[in-house]
Amino acid sequence: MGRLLIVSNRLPVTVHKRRGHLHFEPSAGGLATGLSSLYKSYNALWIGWPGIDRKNSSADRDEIREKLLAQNCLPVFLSQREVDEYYNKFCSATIWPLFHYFPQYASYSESAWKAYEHANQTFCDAIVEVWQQGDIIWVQDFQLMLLPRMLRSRLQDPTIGFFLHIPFPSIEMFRMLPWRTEILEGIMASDLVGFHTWDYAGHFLASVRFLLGHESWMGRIPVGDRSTRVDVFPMGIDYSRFASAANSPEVEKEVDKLNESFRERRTILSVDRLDYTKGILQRLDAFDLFLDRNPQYREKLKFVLVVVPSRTMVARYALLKKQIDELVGAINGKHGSLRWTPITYTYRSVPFESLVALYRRADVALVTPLRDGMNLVAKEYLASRTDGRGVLILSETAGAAKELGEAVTVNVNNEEDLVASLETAFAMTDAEQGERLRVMQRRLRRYDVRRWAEDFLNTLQETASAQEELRTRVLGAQARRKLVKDYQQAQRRLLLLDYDGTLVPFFSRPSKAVPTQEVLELLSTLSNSENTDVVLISGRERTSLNGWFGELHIGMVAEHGVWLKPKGADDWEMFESLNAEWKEEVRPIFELYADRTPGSFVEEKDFSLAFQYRRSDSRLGDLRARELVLHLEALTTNLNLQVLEGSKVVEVKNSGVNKGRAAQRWFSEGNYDFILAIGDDWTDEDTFRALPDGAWSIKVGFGTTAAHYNLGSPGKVTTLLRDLLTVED
Ligand code: GDG
Repeated sequence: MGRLLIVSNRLPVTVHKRRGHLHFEPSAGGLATGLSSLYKSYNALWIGWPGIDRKNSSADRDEIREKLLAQNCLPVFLSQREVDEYYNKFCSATIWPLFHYFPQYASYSESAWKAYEHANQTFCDAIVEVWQQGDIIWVQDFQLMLLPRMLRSRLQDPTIGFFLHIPFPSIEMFRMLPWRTEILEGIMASDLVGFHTWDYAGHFLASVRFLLGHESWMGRIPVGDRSTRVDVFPMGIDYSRFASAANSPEVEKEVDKLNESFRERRTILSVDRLDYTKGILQRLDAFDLFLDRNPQYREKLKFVLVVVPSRTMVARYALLKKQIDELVGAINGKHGSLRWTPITYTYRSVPFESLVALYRRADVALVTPLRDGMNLVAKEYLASRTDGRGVLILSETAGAAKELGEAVTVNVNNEEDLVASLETAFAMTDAEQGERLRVMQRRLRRYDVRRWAEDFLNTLQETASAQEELRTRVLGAQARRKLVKDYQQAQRRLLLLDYDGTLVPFFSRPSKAVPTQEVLELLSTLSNSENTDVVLISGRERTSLNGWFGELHIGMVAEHGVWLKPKGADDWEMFESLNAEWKEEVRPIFELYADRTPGSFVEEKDFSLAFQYRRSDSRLGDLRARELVLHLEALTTNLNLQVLEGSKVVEVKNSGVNKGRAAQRWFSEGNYDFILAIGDDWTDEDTFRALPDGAWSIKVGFGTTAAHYNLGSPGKVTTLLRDLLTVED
């Protein structure tokens, strides 16, 4: 196995230059702490920005590189100016607010977007330089959403995983982004895309469906000749690190100090990066109201508020800091006394042992973000409570709430709810605290950060192998050469070609899928070649086929085999005698479904009815199609009809008529030594199944098929048809 290349905006090591000397320190943040304990055990290289301005570091670059490489880290050097534009503007002031449901804070600047593209390109260049065949690339988070696509265009079949640590918002938010398509396409170039919760994954799939038009099936999105898998991996913590630290002498000493200072007082703890998404102001307001309502707690409790400085260069963060300072001052002034300050406010990062001591000493952890991808603080608090006591109050809009159902969950916008949650927490018996803790701890111990990473990487490997399998089914260079050779050496050839989705892509309305000049010329040249029969086997009615292809010297099949028109014939003949009286009974049902599904319509052919819903909202369309099929199945058994489900179409027609039976007419009569059938949907499977041994069969797109090979798109089909006509020297 190759190496694991972890790519994130920041390296787990930050470089500072103080008084002419370089200092290498561990970086803060959930990802850095979570993965750094793990990446050393893989054959891994971590690629990211070392946190120092390229200009300041230019003379020291070799030293930085060498020292970081010794720690399996590869620096990507960015200038402070680039970081300002790319990180402080685009990441922090566009993506971050929008993805956390603060569209009113999001700014859209073309120059910041360009800087984002450029920074992603710089990362791409750095990776391309070190990547070797077999390496696995794992891209982290919203700073690098364009990177998977950039990498895929530069490397030969790379294996790429992408994990988003923040929420993926609902499409109503996401669609506001001017560069939404580029972002989605960037991520979609990954083999595996991971999210913390199903909600985020669902939002992503909906955006891909709505904005790119790609459907998913069981979390897989087939596009062209590859497929992207989307799945859920709730990030865990280094559980044993917190659990064992909680009982260490260093932490014990810190707890003693806290006991001395807090005495018997009960404590509420909150720890956050400075951020408006964390709900710090709302939490303080609720605490104020709690003290108003519960005077019995005066002087008997302490709120320890730890705020870690973050993004202070961004104006909104500086403003938030000011607001927190003022509100803490106001609450302490209002409720405090000479002997008692209700809120102890720390605005700095605290050392690890002090953090764990705070977790251990706190009766209540108040974790109430307005939105949070996951929130690791909640999990760390639980892991540190080896004494079996403590209550976690957790916002239902934090990703962690999906796993931690035994916490006291709150709607942060509901101040009454917040106050009530504090009352519940203080009234909770030790026995109940212990019970709730144990269940959550068991879960967190099992699915810790190591399991999270392993789970993601194993799924990525599996996905990559499936991708490989997919590639082997794709008509590759060798098989293609053989096919062309067989065609060119054959005495009598038969080409059975579907039309929609095979020779032309799908359009929102079937009438728009007019054949291109290229397709017409290809069909004409092929059909005029000696000893070659071309047959178009379509589900369309006769009129369109006649209008488009009537002048060509080809055979045609309309309505999935109801009508046949041999080469050179003037008229269509019916495959077998059919009646269409059933349409009177079935039409009202089709019309009912079409009326209830905006964007859909009923297409009527001589011997079939079709419910077309390509232009409808696909969730509604799929649901209605399923209902319609059930409705029709009950009815059609007595009427000798069959129900076909094609691509965004449900069709009813007489039983026993299908493309396969129609195709048979040709190959059972002509003495062909070369047969090639190409089609894209369910109805073409009848053709594939009916083919004699030795015939070539190709499905356009992916999914289960009786065809021997796959091709990614109609464009690839036309290229293949052109190849048939090219005689190699
Ligand atoms: C993203 C998502 C998602 C905090 N203060 C101190 C300190 N910390 C450590 C905590 C924890 C980490 O920082 C913060 O965890 P978050 O979960 O809030 O994560 P973020 O890095 O902000 O960001 C988030 C996460 O990624 C993982 O996917 O959960 O939703 O926004 O580990 O312990 N550590 C020390 N002193 C502090 O003062 N030592």
